[in-house]
Amino acid sequence: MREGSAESIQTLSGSYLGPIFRIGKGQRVQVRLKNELPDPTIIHWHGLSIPEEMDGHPRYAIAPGASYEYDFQVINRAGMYWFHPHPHGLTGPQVYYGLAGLFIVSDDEEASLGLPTGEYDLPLVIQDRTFDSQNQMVYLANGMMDQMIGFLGDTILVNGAPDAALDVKADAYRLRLLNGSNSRIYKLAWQDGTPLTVIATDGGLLEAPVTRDYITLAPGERVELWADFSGRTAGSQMRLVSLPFSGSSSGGGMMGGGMMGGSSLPNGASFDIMSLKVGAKSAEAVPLPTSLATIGRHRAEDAVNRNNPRAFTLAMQGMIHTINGRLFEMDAVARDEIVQLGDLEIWEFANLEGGEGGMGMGMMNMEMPHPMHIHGVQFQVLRRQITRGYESAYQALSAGFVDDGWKDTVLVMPGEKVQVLVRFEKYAGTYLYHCHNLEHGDAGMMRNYKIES
Ligand SMILES: [Cu+2]
Repeated sequence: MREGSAESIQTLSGSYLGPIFRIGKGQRVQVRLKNELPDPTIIHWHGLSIPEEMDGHPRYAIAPGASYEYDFQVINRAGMYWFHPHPHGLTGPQVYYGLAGLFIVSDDEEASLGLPTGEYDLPLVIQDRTFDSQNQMVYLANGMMDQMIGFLGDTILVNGAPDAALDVKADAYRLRLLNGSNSRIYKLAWQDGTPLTVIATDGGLLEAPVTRDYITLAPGERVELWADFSGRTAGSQMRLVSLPFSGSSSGGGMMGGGMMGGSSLPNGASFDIMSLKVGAKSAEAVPLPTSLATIGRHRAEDAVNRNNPRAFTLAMQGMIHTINGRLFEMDAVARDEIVQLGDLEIWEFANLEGGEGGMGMGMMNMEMPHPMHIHGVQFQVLRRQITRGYESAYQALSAGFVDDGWKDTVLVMPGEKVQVLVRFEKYAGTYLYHCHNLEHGDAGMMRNYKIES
């Protein structure tokens, strides 16, 4: 960053993560990316609506030693966005080895609510890693199988630290969670069963708080919690955990890990994420607002393709996860991947893995959830529909979906069809949509779509 207030860049001390940007809506951001890696790289600003040459498409990747100038205005509403590399085939390892950071946007509507700020506003990046005996990160030790499932580490980190423990006051906090993991899905809960109060998702505040017994957070997704410790006694401890879930809806189906994966902590295992030790009360009690923000609701009947949703089939072909039978090609845009600037559309992601679309894998036919991310937009989830026979894996996680607000990444479970309403509002250009299981994306589960003006 060239100039600006000192508060606009925060570092997480002792962490490998990138800095936290804190930016007001409407501000202009100028950043120089200097590539000191031995490989190409480029940065994607996940969730932001910015021109395509700012969005970090892999065709803009720069060579080692080169620089890239970012210069864009932040037009998104308040919310927690993030940034990470996006060179094709290398996103997984580059994020894994530490290239990711948060991009927090504030605006007047949010400021008027008096939500917890300063030390009471805690960004928490959840990731999993595997370390060798020399304490060095190990990536994809199991080769092809890890690649098909996605990387699953055996150590859970929060803001880069294992066994995360935090001292909190007996007051209200805003906990901003990012699942920055390559492929792990978390089933977040408080250890004592206290319901979680959600105030925001990927694209910022909800209209009103909602509660969940647990929250399903897939790679790339964010959720913000209102956590009020004021009723807790000093010295008590809260733990944020990931509850166990099982994924298999048929004998061969594995939701990553299990007997096929190499991780000793498969997807769906149960573990602690962090502990919070409650101290004394210090601040004035901050009440949870009953209403949070205005969300302009898209209506399905206004979509230009309301009778014919744009369909994306996720399926396994050979050893690779595909979208409509295709893999990523740097410059290719198929006819059915072109949309018009300004249009509101229904996009439907249908996860047919393990079903009619999953061919030729025999007992290796994996049924995997896919967190689908669309660049350059925020969308609203319109409908979820689960195919008969796939209910058990679905119901292990579905009560934890928070579809009430703006999203840029949505988890599509095996056998599920998810419809989203998306308007291509601001910029024409070629953007990406892809699976945010980073190993799936790197293997080609990614495509261009083009917004024509
Ligand atoms: Cu995937």
